[in-house]
Amino acid sequence: MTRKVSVSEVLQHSSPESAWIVVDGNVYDMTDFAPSHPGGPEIIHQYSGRDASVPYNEVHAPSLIKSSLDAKHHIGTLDAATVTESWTAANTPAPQAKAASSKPPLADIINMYDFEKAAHQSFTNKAWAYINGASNDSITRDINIETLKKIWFRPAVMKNVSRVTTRTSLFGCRLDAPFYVAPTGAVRTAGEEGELALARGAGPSGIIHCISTPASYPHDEILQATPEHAFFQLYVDKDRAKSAKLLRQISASDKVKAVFVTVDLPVVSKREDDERVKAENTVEKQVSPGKDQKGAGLARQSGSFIDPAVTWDDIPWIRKHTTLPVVVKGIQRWQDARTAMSLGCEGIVVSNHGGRAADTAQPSIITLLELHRNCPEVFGKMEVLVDGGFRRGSDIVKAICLGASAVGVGRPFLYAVNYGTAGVEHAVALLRDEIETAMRLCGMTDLMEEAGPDFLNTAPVDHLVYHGPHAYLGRKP
Ligand code: FMN
Repeated sequence: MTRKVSVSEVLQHSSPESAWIVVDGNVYDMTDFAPSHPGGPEIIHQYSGRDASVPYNEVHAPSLIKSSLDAKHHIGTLDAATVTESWTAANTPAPQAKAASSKPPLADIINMYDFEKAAHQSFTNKAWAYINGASNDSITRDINIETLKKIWFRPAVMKNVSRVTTRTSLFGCRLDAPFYVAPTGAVRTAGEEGELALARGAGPSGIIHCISTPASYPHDEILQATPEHAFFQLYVDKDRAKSAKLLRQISASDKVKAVFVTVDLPVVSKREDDERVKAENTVEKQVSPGKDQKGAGLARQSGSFIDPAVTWDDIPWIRKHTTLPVVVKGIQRWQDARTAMSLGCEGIVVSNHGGRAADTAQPSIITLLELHRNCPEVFGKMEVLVDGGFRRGSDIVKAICLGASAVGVGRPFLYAVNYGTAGVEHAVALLRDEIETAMRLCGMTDLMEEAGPDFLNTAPVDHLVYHGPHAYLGRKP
């Protein structure tokens, strides 16, 4: 029988040496777990001796805490009769400025920017800051989008475009169109269904969801909700044994078809939007007043387990624990693309993490052009994927013309989760329709067969493509 725990007993465990928290009426001993919490121990210590239900549920699925802890750490249920007004007051976060209901009906959403506007209107400040936010001045987040707009189409006319196909395959999975849901952590921030909406919406719509390491639902629950196939994104944990175990677990599922190892975020960057929202929250700001705010925001909370010591030498280590195709996510220069190829990786994702890694890193589409200039051979030897700033089907067509096998779409799918599974299905349908329309207007019938650089005029951005170090710097390429 579960024992009843009084508030005064919970309060006796409000230090890192003995850290109990209450979530949804259950009392958990987090002392042993806190140091390995993917979001870092600080957030648990901040809520020790308190009811953490509100911040917990904003980010995690109800089942995650039980599946992450041994049963012995579930102390019992909170004795409601012992709850005092002062304890409740100390647990109450500042009211969020925005109501969650003020969003237009799904039928009014006609493109990815509409999903973004609806999210801006209806998300809490904390959710908006986490999802829309990027590093420092968000230069790279925005320039990813702007640069795609500067590449022109060169449509061919008088083609019979009454029938078009966007079909392709990637790592043995059939895709009805060459895009996938880029891996994003803590998706429950965007809507209660979180990753389950991505899993349920992507597959039946003919695309694939890449599950993130710091997901808000347990990975096996997401896989259960996945009708057919998924990719899995790995952040290598400082505790390598954990990553090895995770790799073995996900490789055991016949649904997972590739592992994307993310390498562009050895440390979580400075996310100022997150930090500002955190500063508004009364419960969280009471703690560690003199501490550097770099540790403050949701993004930083969910990334402190990442091992900054990962190098190319770790690719064989990853292979030891999985036989799945290995895709290196976060390539931002041609030399690294070539290294991934020479190590036998099955793919790369040209990505700057949607501007959430190094701010002022070059736009992803420019990196793709850089690969063509400096190491065109990589396109034939491995799958070259790209993400960052893709908001229109026509943007996706441009990347395919430049040799990408498929395109990852990040934030738009998080904004679609605001509408649950139906939102995700709607987002896929809109993007597919835009791709097909762009193909017809440009004179293509089979996207993967016919798309090529001849359909594009990249002149407006060609001067941005890296030429090699300036002679006066006297360095070798
Ligand atoms: N990339 C990862 O490899 N792992 C993650 O856990 C992860 N979490 C993210 C969380 C959010 C809220 C966002 C916006 C991005 C995240 N990314 C993550 C980066 C995406 O996979 C992708 O590279 C980026 O979103 C693409 O840019 P876009 O948002 O402009 O489409």
